[in-house]
Amino acid sequence: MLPRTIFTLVVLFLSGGIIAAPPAIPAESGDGGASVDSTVSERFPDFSLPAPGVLSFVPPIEPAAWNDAERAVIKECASGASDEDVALWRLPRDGWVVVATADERLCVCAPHDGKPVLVAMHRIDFGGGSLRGVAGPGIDVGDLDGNGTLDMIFHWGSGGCGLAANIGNDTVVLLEPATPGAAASVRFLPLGTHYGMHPLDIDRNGRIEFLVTQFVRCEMCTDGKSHNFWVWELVGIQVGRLVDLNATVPDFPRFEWLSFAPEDRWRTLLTPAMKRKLRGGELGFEPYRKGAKG
Ligand SMILES: [Ca+2]
Ligand SMILES: [Ca+2]
Repeated sequence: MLPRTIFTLVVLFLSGGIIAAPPAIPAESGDGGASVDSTVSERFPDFSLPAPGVLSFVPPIEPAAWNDAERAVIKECASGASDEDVALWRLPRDGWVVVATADERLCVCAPHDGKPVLVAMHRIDFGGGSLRGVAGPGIDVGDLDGNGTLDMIFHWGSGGCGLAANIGNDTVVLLEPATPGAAASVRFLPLGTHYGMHPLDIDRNGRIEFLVTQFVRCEMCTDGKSHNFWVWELVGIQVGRLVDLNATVPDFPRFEWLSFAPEDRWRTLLTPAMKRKLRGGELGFEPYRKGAKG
């Protein structure tokens, strides 16, 4: 689902020191890709990835294959956009069509009388990225919230270089097809900007969780030196909203020292108070509520 360049482990020079590569991003499941991602199994052997086939990559459709109905919804989403300014995907179930435009619109269309009809539009921010190219958007589909309907993850990269090349964005999009008496509905749940996102099913219950990587720099750690850290955060879906799952897992959010030596990875260089300060405003999601629906 993510640009191939982001999968590549890189060596980065930052602030005068050499730091290890950022964690690899999830392997593309279902698209036949050969990417093998061992990041989660290496760092979090107790966590489970989604079952094979639960998430699948959806390639965009080339403009030459767009039909008249699809061109009509493109016009409705972004009138005047040229073919080069539009990417279009047909989701593999239920007739959903998704359109992204160079002027940063994400339009989701549900089927009605055999044609796609624009249901919802969401503003996105490509940052330094663009619609085309290696940092361009990609879609993975699967039933993310476990309610039986197809949902999707919309990802795009920052288009930067160096450490910034790993910055990405994901928006979880929950889809509900029309039923007798109820119109189709779409719910956009932005996961925000991060340095990597791994879909998981940590409790093997069919609902997807998200392991999100952030980056922080501590100017004076407990050893008196400055160090860089990845911060691993855990996010889930509850009652149609993203929730902070960190409190449900021991020692989360987890701070990983950026060191070449694997034995250094989880070395304690930060006090709990220092971690709280470095994490700042957190992810901004409400905490998971035990016992609540979903
Ligand atoms: Ca669903
Ligand atoms: Ca789960």
